[in-house]
This record gives sequence, C-alpha cells and structure tokens, in this order.
Amino acid sequence: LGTKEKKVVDVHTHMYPPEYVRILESRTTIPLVRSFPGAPDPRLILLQAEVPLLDSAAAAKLGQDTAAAPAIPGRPLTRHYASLEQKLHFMDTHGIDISVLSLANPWLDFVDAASAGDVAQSINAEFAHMCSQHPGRLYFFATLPLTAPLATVLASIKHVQALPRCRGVILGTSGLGQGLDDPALLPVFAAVAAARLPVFLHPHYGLPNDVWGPRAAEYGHVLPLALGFPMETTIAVTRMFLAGVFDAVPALRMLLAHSGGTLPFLAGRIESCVLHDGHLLREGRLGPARRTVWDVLSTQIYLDAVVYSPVGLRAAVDATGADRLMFGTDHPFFPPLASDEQGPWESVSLNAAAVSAALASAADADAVMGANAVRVLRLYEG
Ligand code: 5CU
Repeated sequence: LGTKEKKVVDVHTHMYPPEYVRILESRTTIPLVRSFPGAPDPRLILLQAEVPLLDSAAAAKLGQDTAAAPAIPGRPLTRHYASLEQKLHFMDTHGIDISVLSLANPWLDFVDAASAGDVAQSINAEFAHMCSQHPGRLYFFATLPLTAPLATVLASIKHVQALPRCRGVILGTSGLGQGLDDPALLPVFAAVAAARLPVFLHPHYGLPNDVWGPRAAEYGHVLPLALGFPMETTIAVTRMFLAGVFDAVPALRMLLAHSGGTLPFLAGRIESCVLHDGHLLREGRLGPARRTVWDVLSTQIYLDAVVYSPVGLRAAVDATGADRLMFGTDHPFFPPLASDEQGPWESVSLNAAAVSAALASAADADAVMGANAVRVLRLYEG
C-alpha cells in the first residue's frame, strides 16, 4: 500500500484474544461461539439479526424442523480473529506498518458487574503483552468494564493509561446502559479526556430486527452491517451532541468507526433540524454561543476511512478535514469469500483505493494512510 518512508497505519483492526474466545465458547446466548456439523470452523454469532438463524439451527438439531437443513448462523471463527501471528501476516501482506488493535464488539457489554473489572484488566494486559512482542508495530485501544460500578470503570481508566502502548479506549454505544448522552457517563468521558485517551467509538447493536422486515434472512448480514451499524453510530453521536457532551468535556476526542456512520452526510440536516426546533428555542439552547455540529466535527471528532468508496470518503473529508481521517481495515471481518484468505483482501484494497481517489493531493492521501494516526495517537512513543 505504501512506501516505507511513509508509514501505513491501520486504526480499525480487531482481535478476540484467546481468553475472550473461551468466554464466548462458554455462553448459550449471543455473543457466543458454537460448532455446527458440516462447518469446518466454529461459528462466531454476534448480532441480534443472527438469532433467528441460530434458533432454526437449534430447532433442526432437536428434530423439530423437518424442512431442509437451515443455513449455518454467524461467521467462521478463523485464525484471523485470535492469532497474533496471523495479524502480522495480514499486516505484511497489505503493507501495513503499524496496527492499533482493539477488542471487537461487543467488548465486555455482557459481562456481569462483579467480574467485569477483572476481565477488563486481564484482556487489556493481554493486548499490552501482544503489543510488547512487536514494539513499534503494534499499539492498542483498551476496553473498559462499563457494566461495573463507576469506581471500577475509573480505576480501569487509570490502569490502561499506564500501559505502555495503550493509545485510547474502544467504546460501544450503550455506555452505562442508557446510551452515550447519559449524564452518569460524563465522569467517564472526563476521565478518558484527562488521561489523553481518545475514544474509538464502534457500533454493535444496529437497529431493531423488525426494521429489516420479514424477508431479512434472505439478505444475509447486509442490512444490519451496511445500514444498522452506521445508523447506530450516527444516532449515538447526535445524541451526545444534542445533550451537550462535547461542550461539557471539551478535551474529549472521538474516533468514529466507518467514517462516522452517516454523520458527515447528515450533519447539514441535523443542523437545520436544530435551528428550526421550537423546543430548543424555548429552552434557550439556540443562542449565539451554541457550537454547531460542524464545529464539533472539526475539533473533537476524527473519522476512520472505512467506508469502501470515494463518494462517502469525500463527505468525511469535507466534514472534518483531511487531517482528521485515518485509514483502517476492519480485519478480521470481511475476508475474501472467493480467494485465499492468506492473500490480499478486497475489503482492504477498496478502502485504500477510496483514499487515493478521494483525497485532493498525494500529501493528504499519505496523511490519511498513516501520518494522521501517527500524530494524533502518538505512535512514536514506547
Ligand atoms: O461482520 C460483522 O458482524 C462485523 C462485526 O461484528 N464487527 C465489525 O467490526 N465488523 C463486522
């Protein structure tokens, strides 16, 4: 992808360390890992949209369903999810110099309050250890025990801040259970901001299953992944904006997955709806000191470049500026279906080609491919 004097950095690249896979293997409700007859790899079943297929597979096994064998739910849990060696091979295959690893969704959202602190500590230690094996090539976004009491979450932020190659935290959109506009979450945002840890915001829950209609099973994972994920991010950040979270924590920095969902495209409409809202006017929230969504996008938001097309990427560049965009791959998700997984991945080349096509100059493209991440995430310190 790049020449060696210009670093290529992947800021959106996940792993499930072996300890996390063991937790998923022990579960009976999503997220879970299960083996199915006829499937060479165990299956990773994550999304609410996959539950109907999981239920049909269970019914077929019990002999309750005499129709043709149902499709196997989930996605194959290949070596790409848990093997560090495989991550390095993927990086080498695609010319990626540095990866900023993160635990994939749904992080620790399902872990009970009593054990979440310990599980987070152990998973974060595993990430720190992986990074220490490849100094200069690997950094990570830590995971927080958000189901635990606030004191445990704050202690976890202190812990990860001290881990040498931790460069931020990955968060989903549920926060402490009430979303990211929950005032109870403000101390967490204040603590990560004070610790200079950007938040990598990533979706998991999408939209309610019934939005996809009665034929959803015919469409594989396309609707929840292509539309549910980006809408979830868009809604979460818009709620934060409307609740004044960015004003309350001006040092907060967020890196939004999938180029901010649809936020760059919809920012104008959000602004117009704010300006024309009688309720906000009556509450005195439309005064001259108000920061617009554009202000927030260009000062507190970074976007990854995981949008697979120059059309969406141009909107992202226009919304935040070329100096706030960072290349990513979403590995190990979206492997090639018709070619060797050990070779090049089309999901990667689509994103790299979008950067070349959408950025106005080679210097801007290089910044998006790596220099922005090196600067923003301080990828030059030990
Ligand atoms: O394919 C998928 O389900 C996913 C997922 O769960 N998380 C992600 O980051 N990308 C794709």
